[in-house]
Amino acid sequence: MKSGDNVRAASRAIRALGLSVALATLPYAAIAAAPAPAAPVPAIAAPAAEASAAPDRGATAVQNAGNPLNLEGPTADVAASAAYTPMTPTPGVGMPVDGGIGLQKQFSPFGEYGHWIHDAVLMPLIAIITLLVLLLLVIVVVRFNRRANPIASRTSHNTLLEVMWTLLPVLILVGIAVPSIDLIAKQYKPAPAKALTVKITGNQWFWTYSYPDNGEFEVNSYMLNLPGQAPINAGVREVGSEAWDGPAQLEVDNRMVVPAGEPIRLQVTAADVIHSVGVPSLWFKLDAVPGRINEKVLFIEKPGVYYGQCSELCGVKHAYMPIVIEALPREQFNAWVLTHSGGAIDGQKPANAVQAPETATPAGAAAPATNPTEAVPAAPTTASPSA
Ligand SMILES: [Cu+2]
Repeated sequence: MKSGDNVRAASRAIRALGLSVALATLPYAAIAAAPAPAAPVPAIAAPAAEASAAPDRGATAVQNAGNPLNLEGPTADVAASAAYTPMTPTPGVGMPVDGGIGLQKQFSPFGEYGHWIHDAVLMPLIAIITLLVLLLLVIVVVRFNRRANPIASRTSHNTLLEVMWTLLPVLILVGIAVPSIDLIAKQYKPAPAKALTVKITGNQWFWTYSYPDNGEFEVNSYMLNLPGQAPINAGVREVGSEAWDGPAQLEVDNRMVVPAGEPIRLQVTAADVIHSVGVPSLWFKLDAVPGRINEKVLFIEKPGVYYGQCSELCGVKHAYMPIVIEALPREQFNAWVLTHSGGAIDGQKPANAVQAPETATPAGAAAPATNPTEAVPAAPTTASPSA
């Protein structure tokens, strides 16, 4: 008798295991079946692929040769195309909307992937689990109340149920972990070597954007003051005083301008206390920690203005240090760079720039390089070309 019970219990456990596996693999089936990921998932590879092709400094230089923005000297077109005007944001795009409860529309491959995980994996699982628990509660209330079921069962073990309620949650968690860890791993892959670097420094209470690849100029970014209210940042204009101003408490005097459609190496640090850079529509939030650099690749798919805020309590004006990223086509970004004194495209100096200090190298130091054969022995493999 006893052994018969055991055999039945074991076979029920095996069936339960099969059922659990089938249920828990649902997310994978969804991943395989859903049409959405087909676009975002391979798109993740885009930054790396474009990295090797697009931002090639040499190629850019060649492009610039035929470009009026190039250092060939000004032409009639230069003034027209080089005149940079801040972009007017599209209402509701790259910014929060009134009454919005979902995630903001995404403008980066990682953002689309993350948004897909939220919509196609997490929300269905949450809905199924919630409905299942609700169903079980209703069954218990209806079938096992004192009137309907006066003599309670005294069962204390049920192998089938115990196997199921242990295995099923484990498999659900594994199902969620697979795309999540995949996204995390991709997000923190180092930027390609040729990516444009932008350094973001958090200060109490404004941001500084540095462009080491573009002549090392820096831009300080302060929130615009609110009309009719005491100024938050002395000397800064009021929001709405220019045609391109975005929402109050999100718009700034100087935006962080970057090129769209190419990988950007963001390096984030802080000068005083811990801040955090976060832009919801670009799917990133990185702590800005004094004495330390946090890095990630940012790839913005299309030109636009994207708003975010400091996401770490950093003092009394924490709420007044928004982040505004303006992504522009490459030529317009170059034009913006050249509006800054010392601004340079891909390490080259503009034609009207003062010659860099490298010409001031002492004659003695420069002399060995004038003889190429002298320089060769430095490489160990060719250490004795003359011997
Ligand atoms: Cu802050």
